[in-house]
Amino acid sequence: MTDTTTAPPALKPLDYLDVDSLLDDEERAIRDAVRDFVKGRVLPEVGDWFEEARAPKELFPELGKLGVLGMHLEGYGCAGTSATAYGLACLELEAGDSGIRSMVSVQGSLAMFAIWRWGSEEQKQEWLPRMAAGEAIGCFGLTEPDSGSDPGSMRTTARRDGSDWILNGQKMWITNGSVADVAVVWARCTDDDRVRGFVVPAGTRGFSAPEIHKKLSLRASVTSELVLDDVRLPDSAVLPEVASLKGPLSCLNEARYGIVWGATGAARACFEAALDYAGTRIQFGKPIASFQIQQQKLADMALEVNRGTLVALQLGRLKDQGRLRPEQVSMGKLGNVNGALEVARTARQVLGGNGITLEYPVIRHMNNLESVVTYEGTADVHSLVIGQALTGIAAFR
Ligand code: TGC
Ligand code: FAD
Repeated sequence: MTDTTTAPPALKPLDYLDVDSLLDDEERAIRDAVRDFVKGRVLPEVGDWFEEARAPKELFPELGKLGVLGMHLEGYGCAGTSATAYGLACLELEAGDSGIRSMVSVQGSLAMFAIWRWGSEEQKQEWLPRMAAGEAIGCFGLTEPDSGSDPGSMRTTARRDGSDWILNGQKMWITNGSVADVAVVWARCTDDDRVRGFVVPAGTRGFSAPEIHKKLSLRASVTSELVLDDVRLPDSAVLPEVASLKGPLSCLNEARYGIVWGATGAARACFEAALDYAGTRIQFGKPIASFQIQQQKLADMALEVNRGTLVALQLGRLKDQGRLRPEQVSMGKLGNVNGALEVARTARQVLGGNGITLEYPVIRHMNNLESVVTYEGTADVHSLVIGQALTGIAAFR
């Protein structure tokens, strides 16, 4: 019989369903280390970084020391943790700021993963240990001005010239572009019409990465164009193990998986701010938390944060078992980012006028999430991926 004399553990508002108890000791230790880093190194300054539109490049070696750059990859100086541990790290980083999680996602899940999965042994030896340590920064160039959701329509070309390759074209909206030491650039090869990846060191003649300014979202993150003007590369620069769109799309699966967790971190931070504010803000002689309509908002936010965390954890467990499908990642990305946006918008209202200042984290997260819902596949694209999985009918074209 159940012992009814023992009281159940107290409810934790930020972990209402006790998801913590579903983690093992190592996962909790990694989560706590990243949470401490964010508390000590990110939260005190991130409002200023956002206001000044400054990406804190100096964090890279610190993130390397923390072990989060390419942390779920094996070998080459990477930590080789579980996918679940990587997800927990993304959650804590994005509870700080989506831009900081983006730095880590692009480095580890896009640039490093592309080299790790599709690169030559020489490319791996040359780049991965330095990238894992945060001594070299990577970026990932897939999107172009006229090819966003439809990367298969890319116009950047790679032409053979003897044993060399000549790259021409333009990439757009590239995270870390202007600060990168190496760019993984995807291009269509003129001889066989196939998409291949190229490892382009930043100093290569003809390569430049002008920064995109006037962003009102992800302001603590660098976003750039990549310009490729007759960039000559040796044959050793091509990623030899893939020659199709499968190459870049496989990297997107990794980064989208991190976003499933990360968005929930941004939501948790907004919920925490709203809960705290509602308990202390007095109107009509009472804390606003005592009004039913505010309690409903708090309940909805708590539900969304917990739902998102459980979805992320299930995807993490599937990934660790080698059973995660891209279509399942799409469901996580769609649901958790939409949910986080809803939480951020609701929290912003709970904070009233204070909700529009950088003194509180909410509007920063809200604005950031407007990028997160667009990059790594828009919400529409992920709906269509799920629709295709459900019906067997592709509705992209
Ligand atoms: P489709 O004809 O379906 O497939 C072409 C080839 O790719 C394979 N494939 C995949 N492989 C691995 N993972 C996936 N998720 C895959 N989806 C498709 C497929 O098997 C095929 O392989 P092969 O060997 O037969 O050639 O391709 P499609 O052109 O019809 O595309 C479908 C669609 C719309 C889902 C895809 O184009 C897509 O996902 N579009 C969205 C583009 C996107 O998400 N871009 C993101 C750019 S990176 C970024 O935003 C970084 S943000 C910074 C940060 O993360 O913080
Ligand atoms: P479009 O594809 O033009 O979409 C415009 C609208 O049309 C959207 O609402 C979309 O959902 C809708 N739409 C498009 N196709 C369909 C369809 N078939 N059916 C229904 N609706 C459709 N890219 C990189 O390669 N590397 C990076 O590091 C990177 N970082 C980024 C950082 C930021 C801050 C941002 C904002 C973007 C970044 N991107 C990056 C680009 C990002 O992946 C694209 O913005 C995204 O894929 C959407 O492409 P697009 O902006 O061209 O929009």
